[in-house]
Amino acid sequence: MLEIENFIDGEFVSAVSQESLDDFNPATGQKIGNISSSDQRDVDNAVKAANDALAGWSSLSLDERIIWLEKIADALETKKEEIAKVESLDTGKPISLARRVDASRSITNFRFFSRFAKEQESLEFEMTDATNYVHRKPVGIVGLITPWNLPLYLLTWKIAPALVMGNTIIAKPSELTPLTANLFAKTLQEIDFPKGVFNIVHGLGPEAGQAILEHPEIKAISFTGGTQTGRIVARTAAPLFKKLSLELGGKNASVILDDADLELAAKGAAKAGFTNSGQVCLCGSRILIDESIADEFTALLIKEIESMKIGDPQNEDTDIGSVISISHLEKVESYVELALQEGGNILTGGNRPILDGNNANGAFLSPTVISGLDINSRTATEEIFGPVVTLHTFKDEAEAVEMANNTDYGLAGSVWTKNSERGKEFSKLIETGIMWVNTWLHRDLRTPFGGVKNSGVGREGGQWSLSFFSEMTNICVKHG
Ligand code: TXE
Repeated sequence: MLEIENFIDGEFVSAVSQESLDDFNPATGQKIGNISSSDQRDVDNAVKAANDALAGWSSLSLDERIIWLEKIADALETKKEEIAKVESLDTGKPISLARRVDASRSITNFRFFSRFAKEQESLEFEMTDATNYVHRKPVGIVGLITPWNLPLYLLTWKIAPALVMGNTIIAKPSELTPLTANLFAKTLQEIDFPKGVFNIVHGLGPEAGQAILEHPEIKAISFTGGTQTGRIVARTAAPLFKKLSLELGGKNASVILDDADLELAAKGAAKAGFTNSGQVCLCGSRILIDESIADEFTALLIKEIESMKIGDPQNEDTDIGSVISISHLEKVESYVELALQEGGNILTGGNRPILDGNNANGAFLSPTVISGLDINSRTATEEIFGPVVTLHTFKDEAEAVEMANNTDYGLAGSVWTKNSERGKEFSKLIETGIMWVNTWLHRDLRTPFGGVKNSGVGREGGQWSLSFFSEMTNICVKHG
């Protein structure tokens, strides 16, 4: 049984309450660990450590901090396989996906921000009689609150820019997936990373998370998670004038135009719909298809989806693992029920697969495709966050745009067409933060990442992350 303790001032410590939460492997239903259940007292202790460490860390030169980022990346590199195994165990995602996406991106996040910060040029604005120098300073102590779908990937996406800009950190990983954050803290200990610069407070959102939001000495909150929780985060942090970055949910469309390469589009839409069992905020959970190619495309899509192998996440050839928990499975299944009530037809999936041995009681759902639903139905407008996609047809581009925008969310989307220019022009009409043309989840970490409408506020990535994790002082020096 793993004991997951808080990491404060460079040491592992149990929660002041001495209480713990259970951590489960969702693919087997077995308990795998005890997690410290923290409250405001633990957050106070972490803030004290982060405060004590702030002067030392922020006074290092940028180059010195960059060297630390590279050291962290090197140390994580030696643990790449362990990260993938632990992430797969905690989330139920396939080991191959955990290796390819979670472990590798967690390392890349440090490599990217160390290189990107080094390339930044100083910002200066020349006037006829004066020069303006923009001086960047750290914000101070920052709070990072992250979800369970891509645990270390999303946490390190925030840690790396926060560290390189000279901040100290209080992190709260999801209580459902604390293992890789714990492994990360152990890694920092092994490389003698300065104590108190990075701290973890484990526990429930309304307790440990809320205490982070409310703490007056935590000056910025970077949050990724559900839209409902995002509302609480905004409501709590905004009156305290904290810097706020909110990366929330999505109900993204994959749009298949009449001139799409149908084989490519079917593979792409299946990947966009079912990667990580549909539990990525960028997943394309609504597939919009030009009616003239709908039959041919749908047959290719179903063939692609039915070829995906569902089963033990630890098997190398598994494509689809479990979802995050039995209670989340039940929520996803309730949407399949709802879809039937709303007049939908299940084209494939919709049931729990029969699996052997340890996985017999895991939180698995076969990849599910539902057609025949109104674009305004609840199934087609609410975020399900599971292996369920809905299909809808349109008669022309104008209707496709209207359908794609028919959601309270606005995070991402993809459009499939042989004409790149057409894809680009179509993309401009979509109310969203990110569009892909003939691809999905193709990321250049320099680009702005984030959503509009109920999908969030602010952008992460490249210069947007560096700006979020810094304050700027403009120094105007009169000539002569
Ligand atoms: O997320 P939560 P949950 C969506 C998805 C999912 C739903 C709920 O639809 O079904 O959100 O998932 C912490 N103060 N996404 O319940 O609750 C919490 O402990 C401070 C989309 O897991 O938003 C965790 O660390 N913190 C998403 C983090 O917030 C609080 C990814 C996210 O948890 C808090 C995951 C509070 N009052 C779910 N309450 C995406 N966009 O990637 C909770 N937390």
